[in-house]
This record gives sequence, C-alpha cells and structure tokens, in this order.
Amino acid sequence: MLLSGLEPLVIDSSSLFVNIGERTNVTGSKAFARMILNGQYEEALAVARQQVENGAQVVDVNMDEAMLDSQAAMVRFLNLMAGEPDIARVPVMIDSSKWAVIEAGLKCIQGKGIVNSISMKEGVDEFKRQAKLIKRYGAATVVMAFDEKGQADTYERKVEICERAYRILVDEVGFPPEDIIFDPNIFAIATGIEEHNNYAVDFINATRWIKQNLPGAKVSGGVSNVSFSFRGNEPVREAIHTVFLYHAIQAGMDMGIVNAGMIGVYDDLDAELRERVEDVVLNRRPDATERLLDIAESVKGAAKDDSTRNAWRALPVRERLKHALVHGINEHITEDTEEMWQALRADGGRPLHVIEGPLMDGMNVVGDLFGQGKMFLPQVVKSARVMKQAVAHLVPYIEEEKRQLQAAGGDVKSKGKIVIATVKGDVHDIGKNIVTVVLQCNNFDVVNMGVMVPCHEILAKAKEVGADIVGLSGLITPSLEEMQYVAGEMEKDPHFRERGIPLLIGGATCSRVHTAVKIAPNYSGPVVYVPDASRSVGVAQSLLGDGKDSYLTELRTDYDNVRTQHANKKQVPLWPLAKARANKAPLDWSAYAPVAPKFTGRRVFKNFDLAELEKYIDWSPFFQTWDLAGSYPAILDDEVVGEQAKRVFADAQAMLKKIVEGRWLTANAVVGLYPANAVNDDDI
Ligand code: B12
Repeated sequence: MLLSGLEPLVIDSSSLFVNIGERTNVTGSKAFARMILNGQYEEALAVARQQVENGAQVVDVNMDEAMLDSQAAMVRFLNLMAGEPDIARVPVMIDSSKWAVIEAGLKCIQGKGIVNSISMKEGVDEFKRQAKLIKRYGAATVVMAFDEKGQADTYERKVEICERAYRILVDEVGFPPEDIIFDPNIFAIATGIEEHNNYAVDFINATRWIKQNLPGAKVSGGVSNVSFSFRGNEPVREAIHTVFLYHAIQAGMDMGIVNAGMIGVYDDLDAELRERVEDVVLNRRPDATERLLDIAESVKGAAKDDSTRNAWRALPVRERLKHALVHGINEHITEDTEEMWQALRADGGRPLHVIEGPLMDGMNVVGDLFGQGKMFLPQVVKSARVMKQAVAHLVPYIEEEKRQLQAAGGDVKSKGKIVIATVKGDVHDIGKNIVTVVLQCNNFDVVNMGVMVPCHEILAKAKEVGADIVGLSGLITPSLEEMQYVAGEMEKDPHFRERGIPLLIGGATCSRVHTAVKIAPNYSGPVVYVPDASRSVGVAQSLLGDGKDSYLTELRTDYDNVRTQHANKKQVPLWPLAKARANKAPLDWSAYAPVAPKFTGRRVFKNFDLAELEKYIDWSPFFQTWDLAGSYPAILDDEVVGEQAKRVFADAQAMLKKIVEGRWLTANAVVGLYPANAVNDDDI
C-alpha cells in the first residue's frame, strides 16, 4: 500500500506496525473537542503537530460532534493542516460516520489519504457508490465489518462480511485490493458478559484469515476499545493494549488507531499481570476476567506507588540506562549518564565509551524490541530523545578532551574537511551527530548537513566547501540503495572522480560486506565502511595522512577478498522448469528391488543420546557464522583463515563437551517413513 502526505508512506510486508494518531478526534479527546467547539484552531493544530512529532505515521481527523457543523470543521481543519509542512508530511485519515463530511474532506487533502470508513450497512448500492467515489479521489479506504444485518461480532461474521465486501470491491468496483483496509471490529472484553470473552480472539483470528485469504488487503482497528471495561484503571488498560497488539500484529494487523501513551513494552509487563491479561485477551480460561479483576486494583495501586514505580532506580547504572532508554524516561538520564561516565573514567575510559558501550547497548535493545513488534514507533521516538539527552550531556566532556590535548601542546591544525549527511529518505541522525562531534574534537572541520539530504545537495555542498571526504549515514534498508546512487553520482562527476575524494559509509544497517560488494564498485575512489564513531577518526586520518597509500592498498585487498568470498557464495544460475525436467536423472527401476524399511509410519525418539548426535554436526555453517569462508574440515588447514578456524573450533568443542556431559539439552525427534511413488514429475 502506498499512501502519502507531502512524503510517501509505503506499507508492505517488511513494514512494522503503523500507528495512527487518535488525538485529533472530537469523539475520543475531550480537550480536542473543546478546542474545536471554541474555535481555537491554532491550539488544535498543535495537537496534530505533537502527534506527528511523537511518531504518528497517519493522523486521524474526526469532527463528528453533535454541536458542530462537522463538514465545515473538517474542511477548515484539513486546510489548516495542509499549510503546515511538518504536519502535512504524513497522510490523513478522514474519519466520519457521515459520507458528506468524508467527501468534503477528500476534496481538501493532498497526497493519498484514507477514508474511515465505509461499510455495507446501508446496502450494497450505497457501498459501491461510495467506493467508486473514493477510488476517483485516489484514496484508500477502511471497510468496517458491518452489513445490512449489523456489525460483525463473531469470527464467522467478520470473515463472511470482509470476504463479501472484498469481492464486491475488487470484482465489481475495480477497487485496488492494496487500498482496502479491513476493520474487523475490536470490541471490549472482560465485560462480565460471557459472549464478549472471545471478542479479541475473534478479531485476531479474523485478521489472520483476512491476511491469508484476501490478497493485498490490510487490517486495522481502534485499539483502546478492547480495554473499555477497565476504564479508570490505566495500568491494566495499558497492559491489555500491549498484549492485544502483540498477538494481533503477529496475526497480521498492519495498523491501528492508538494512544501511544497507553501502550507498554510487552517483555516488560509484570509476569503475573501479563499472564492474567493474556488469559483474558486469548480467552484461555473461564475465570480469566475474575482473576484479572483480583489483581487490577493492586496493579493500579502499584503504578501509583513511587517505590514500585521507581524500583528500577536500585539497579546497577548500566541497567538503569537501558531501562531509561527502553521506557523513554528522561528524568534521571543526565545523572545516570554522569555516573556511568565517572565509572568508566575511573577505569581509564573516555566519554565516547559511554556512548558506544552502555548507551548503544540500550539502543540495540530498543531496536530489537521494535523489530519484534514489542515496542512501537512513538515509544522509539521517546527513546531517541533520551539518547540525545545522554549524548548532549557527554559532548562537553568530549570537547574537553580536545582542549586538554591542545593545552598539552597537541596538534590543533585542521586535519581536513568532511561533509556528512544522512541520506535522502532517512531520518536517523543520532549516530551521524555523534560522528560529527567526535571528528570535530579530533580537529576535522565537519559540515553536518542534517537528515534526508538528497544526493545533489550533498555533492554540491562538498564542492562548495572543498571537502576532502564525504560521509554518508543511513539506518534503513532503502538508504543502502541511496548510498549506491551517491557513489555512482560521484563517479560521474570529475570533481570527485579525478581527486578520488573518499566516501565514508556508516549507520546500523550498513556493513563491510554491503559496502564492498554493492557500494564500492560504483566509485573508483576509496569507499570505506566505518562501524562506529571512534573508528571514524582513525579512518579519516589514514585517508588523508602520510600512510594513505598503504592504507588504500590494504583496503582494496580486504574488499577484493570480501567480494571474492561473496561471489563464491552465489548460486549457479537457475534453469527454466522445462529444461530442468528434461535433465532429470534417467533412473531405471526395473532391475531394482528396494529394501523394505524396518517400519513405516511415525517414530518418536525421546531424550536421544547427545554424544551420538554430536557425530552428525555439520560444522561448515558454524564457520560461516564467524565470517570464516570454507568448508569443514578443509577450512582448518586453510592458508588464510585456518588458524582462526582452529581456534573457534577448539572453543566450540570445549563448549560442546560441557553441553553433552552436563546434559544441558534434551534432544527429542520424530521421523516418519511413508510409501511414495513417482508419477511423471510428481512424487506422491
Ligand atoms: C532511534 C531509532 C529511530 C528514531 C530516530 C530518531 C533520530 N532522530 O535519529 C525514529 C523513531 C524517528 C525512527 C524511525 C524509523 N525507524 Co528506526 N530505529 C531507531 C533505533 C532504535 C536506534 C538508532 C540509533 O540512534 N542508534 C544509536 C546510534 C548511535 O547508532 P548508529 O546510528 O548506528 O550510529 C553509530 C554507527 O553506526 C556509526 N555511524 C552512523 N552513521 C555514520 C556515518 C558515518 C559517515 C560514519 C563514519 C559512521 C556512522 O557511528 C555511530 C556511533 O558509533 C534503530 C535500531 C538500532 N539498533 O539501530 C531503529 C531502526 C534503525 N529503525 C528502523 C525502522 C524500520 C524505522 C522506521 C522505518 C519505522 C517506521 N515504521 O516508520 C522509521 C524510519 C523513518 C525514516 N524514513 O527514516 C529499523 C531499520 C530496519 C531496516 N533495515 O530498514 C531499525 C533497525 C529498528 C528495527 N530493528 O527494525 N527510528
């Protein structure tokens, strides 16, 4: 699905959960309703801006309030939003139960937004009419699981309505399937009414069914409904949202209207609370609601109780930093960063080590949780702010190192000029800013161009300031391609090509292999992958200093090796099916009497002897994991990697011995032998 405000938003199988901001909704936010009713549109705009700043990727706008001219309010607000580039960059979701309001909104929005929503509740003709208009306006649409008989509450009804709506939209209206977003209705659970107990499960299962059976369609929903019966108990509601989203996203839920302040981190929920909430959400036991109610009040109390809330303050400082980053808490970050710095300093460490050690460790935890759907974008935005605050606290210490070096008579002359930027389409800037400070403190003149910088601007700036080096940062996969493009453009431009101006590549998604295989071949000058800020100084010095030639020779040899190893891994070209079939082994079974197996069917092996299994380990992938190319056992005597291979192999043997002798693992297996027969190209 491709949506857009001023900027595109691509939602595909690799996207993480898309969160839709819900604060600009008069039915959901009393404060927003008050602003609109009082005509305070500037304040209302600030709400929209805050949502985008806090990570909302789509903004839902709803003006359905009885005392309001909803159509006029929708048009006025959308037009005001369009004039604010920092809000208008994200797509809009026009949310109304009145078609006239939706259509008025569709006439205002730029880019490609979403209608929320249409359904078959007023019959198929009206549904088709609205869908055709939405298609003409070029928007996507949410389709509620609602038909002439009412709103779908069971799995069967959800599936029935969504399938019927999909067929009508795709086959009869010609609506692009990828522009359909189903809302299979999230209803409140744990209400005390038995029929409601399976609502979340029905939503999750319907989501899974839609994703498997209605190609292209997406799934969304209003998340806060699910916890409605716990109104007034925010900690329990937060836990319900967190658990519900975790399972719904695994089932394929693509997006949702969420209050970012009301979601937690799945892994971090108290174990008992998580289990009881999970019992309720997944309807795992008949007394699930009672059991959650039993602890609900104490959970609320504990959340208010400072001693429980602040229990993490008693952890060691590294853990506290991690906790603050994962939870986006900035209250103590300055003092904790200072404490960490003092601890490292006592061991002879440098301020940069705080960033590249404990802070990076914390950010990697954030990244992992985010990647697993256990943290959401608005939470990561908060983590990023905490990280920036910690880095800001350390910058004066990094600068102080430079001053001390100067005072001790160190060389202060500029070592060269570097233009650095995060490439087009990428907003990550924390790492790039750290690299900038570190290089500046080591006497490089650095021009930091910010984020989302198009290639032509980077190259123009590099020429304008006479840069000796260009540095690119990128953390998302599309940035890797953009970096290849920049390298290619540098090759085309004699200014860079003839001077051989080096290109530095950095950022979490980049790698030495990608740089050597994909980026460097586009440019004849040096292209160097730099894994972290501290190494950027050494690399820049090597590229501009006296030892440049030997450094470049070493670099070339290294990258050539990487490329050769990579090329060797490449598969042989594939053949067309017909050619492959024609090439099948000519087996003559006529003279062959197969050995009858000792048994047919299933056989289970329990607690199999680990020492016996050990003999069958395929060691080659083990060496690949260590980036050592070659097959076992020949690799142990390989000229280049043999020594290293022997060392890791010996370590592995020692560890394996412990595993086998200590019976650390239990090996169970199941095998099945069944009669089979080949008929032409099929095995049956
Ligand atoms: C914080 C963060 C964000 C913040 C960024 C805030 C900001 N102002 O920077 C926000 C919330 C905005 C964000 C947004 C998104 N993010 Co993000 N984000 C992260 C996170 C958790 C940490 C990044 C970070 O700051 N690390 C700390 C710094 C210090 O590390 P670093 O950048 O790697 O820098 C070091 C080195 O790499 C090196 N270096 C960096 N640049 C350069 C440049 C040069 C020249 C040199 C020499 C060295 C160098 O030096 C630095 C210091 O040692 C990562 C996870 C991770 N583990 O990296 C995900 C991550 C990068 N994000 C990810 C994604 C998917 C996104 C979004 C697309 C999410 C979404 N659905 O919208 C958007 C992207 C929007 C866009 N168009 O760019 C994915 C990327 C996956 C991929 N392969 O594409 C990651 C890996 C998370 C994950 N596991 O899925 N994100």
